[in-house]
Amino acid sequence: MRKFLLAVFLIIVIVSPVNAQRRPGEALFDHPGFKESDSVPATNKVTIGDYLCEVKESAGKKDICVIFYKSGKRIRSDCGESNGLLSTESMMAILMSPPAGTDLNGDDIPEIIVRYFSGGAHCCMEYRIYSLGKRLELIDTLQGLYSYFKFRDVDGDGRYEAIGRDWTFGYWNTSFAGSPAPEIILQWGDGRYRFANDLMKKPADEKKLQKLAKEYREKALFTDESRQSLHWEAEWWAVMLELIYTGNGDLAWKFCDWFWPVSNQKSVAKTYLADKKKFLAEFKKQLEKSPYWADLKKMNGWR
Ligand SMILES: [Ca+2]
Ligand SMILES: [Ca+2]
Repeated sequence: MRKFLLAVFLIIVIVSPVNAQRRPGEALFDHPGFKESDSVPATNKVTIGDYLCEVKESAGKKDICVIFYKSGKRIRSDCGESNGLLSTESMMAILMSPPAGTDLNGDDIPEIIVRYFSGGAHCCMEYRIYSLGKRLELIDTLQGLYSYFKFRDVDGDGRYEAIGRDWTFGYWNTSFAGSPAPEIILQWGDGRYRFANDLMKKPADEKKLQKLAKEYREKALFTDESRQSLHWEAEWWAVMLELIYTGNGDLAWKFCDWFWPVSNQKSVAKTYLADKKKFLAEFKKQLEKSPYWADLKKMNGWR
């Protein structure tokens, strides 16, 4: 019965109606940046067993620090540069969702997550995870970059996954708002958060993709009047990225073949083909810059 309920839960989570109605790739643009509404409840002070953890600005307001006390004795402080323009909570905070002190990784030791925002136009969001056992230990640091991480138990095994986005294609050939940022799910294993292949894989709908490719091919834009040089659209690589980040990487290359414009004119056809080669080479070069490149290769069965 429990297994059945878990299966139903997973189906609801993975195949939510919102996602079902979306066009392929669309969800990747749905990144809120640092909107406050997307943030989770947080605090600047919490007591967990013998520990007191407190976020404070340093006397000169140059730094913002998380300070740890154990049985009343100050034992550690980790600081980041303070950005005078932001509130203390926007810069550094102890997450309360899940509640501070939750055992995130299933080792029966409570953890806290400290979120630090370095300031700047969009960048950078960092998450430090501390284990509050006999010893205080910084067990992992996650880079959210331009967006938040959320911590949820996606598969119901009692351990919390970290859900964020990969910003490798941020600003690549487009604006920040127009940049697709694929969702990533990280799962605790062997002492740190790692890429969760099994939780990220999703089936792809080839028919839907073919239909979309036809649409893209028909509305392709050109950068000049001779209609020989194509305008690269972020929608294209959003779909390709969605396929790659759900374990359908080979279909991403097929999709590119399907949508890339063709011409009956021999010389134009040749130019389009050269353009496609250039696009794919640059796309792959960028993809290889992902901090998860090794994981992506593995998930997609690439060598
Ligand atoms: Ca733990
Ligand atoms: Ca889990």
